[in-house]
Amino acid sequence: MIKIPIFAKKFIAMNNLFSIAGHFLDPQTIENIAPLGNGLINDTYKIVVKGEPQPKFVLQRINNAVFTDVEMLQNNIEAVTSHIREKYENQGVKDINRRVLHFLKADTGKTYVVENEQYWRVMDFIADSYTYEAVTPEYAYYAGRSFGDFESLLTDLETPIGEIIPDFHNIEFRLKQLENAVAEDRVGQMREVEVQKFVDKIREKADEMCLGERLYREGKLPKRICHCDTKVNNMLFDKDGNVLCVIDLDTVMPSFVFSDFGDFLRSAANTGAEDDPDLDNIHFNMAIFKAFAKGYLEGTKPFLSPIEKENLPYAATLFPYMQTVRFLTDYINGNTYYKIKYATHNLVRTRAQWKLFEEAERCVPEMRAFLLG
Ligand code: GN1
Ligand code: MG
Repeated sequence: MIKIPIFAKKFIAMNNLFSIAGHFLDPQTIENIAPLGNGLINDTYKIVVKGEPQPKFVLQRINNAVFTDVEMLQNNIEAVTSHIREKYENQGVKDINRRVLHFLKADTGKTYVVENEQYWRVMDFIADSYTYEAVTPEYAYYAGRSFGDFESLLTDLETPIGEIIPDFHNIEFRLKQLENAVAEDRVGQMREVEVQKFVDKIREKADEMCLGERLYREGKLPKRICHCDTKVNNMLFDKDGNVLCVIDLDTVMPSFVFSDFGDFLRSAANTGAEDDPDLDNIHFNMAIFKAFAKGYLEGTKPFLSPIEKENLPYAATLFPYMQTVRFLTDYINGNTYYKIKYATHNLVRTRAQWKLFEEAERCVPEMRAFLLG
């Protein structure tokens, strides 16, 4: 395969955005297409149509290096969104188009098109909606309730959901990837003392952190349909702070409930940024934990088992730990997975996630007391 420099790729894409969107919409109606959001995986744009002040649609290039089976990806999303839509209709929920994502069919009859080996899809833009990088306890409570409800709504989904990224949140697998990266040392990062230090610290905690996979093997822990990317910025709120819907459904797949609980807190309970260069900014915010956990327990009440509930504090530590492993692995591999803004970005992210892991660990007794009284 010919390697196209990143800037050239962007240029080709920008040039073609109108024609790609034209597979889903009448191209004559499109006013402009501009970048949207800050995901680390896909490229996202908003589409403004003529005569409308607000964007009408979202155009997204699916990163098919990450999501290699786009057909499965779109089938999963279709199954989940239509199941939720149907339930909302039965419950008489108002404004359903603002409460669940809707994907447009292209002229191919599918919800995606392929052009120059790039995969694209279009969904409705939900107007007057907001995403946040940080939330108040009040918003965290609603988010907990919503992610809990989301899992509850999917407990009776009959269409099988494929494991779109196999072993996505399997920490044993992530640790193996790290060990492979260390052994291979493709770009010589293992010369850095700090990198070795993180590898050692990660190894020390590895057994403890693999608890979920052990419980699963012992048949004590189920997998459920989870969102698996419950970062705080994957939830839309209206202007009054009410949750509208959960977005970014690419990673919906069978997983432990720990995924959704732990990953939300990884971003929302962090008093700093995911890639904060100043570690003093990073603490684990227990007010957010408590509010989120309260909402989550309410939402998952119909199905959550005692072993799942008991281990929610473990989940809150597992996700910063797993993200440390993933960022460090990518750094050692020469930054092939996550988008980076500067050469050491993944190392800075590693430091920040490790700090968050340590902070979360210190809060475990308080988390336990809150959840289990
Ligand atoms: C990725 O693209 P984004 O930002 O929604 C990643 C998550 C990570 C996250 C770290 C498919 O999500 O698993 O937790 O970055 N998604 C994938 O910010 O790997
Ligand atoms: Mg996202």
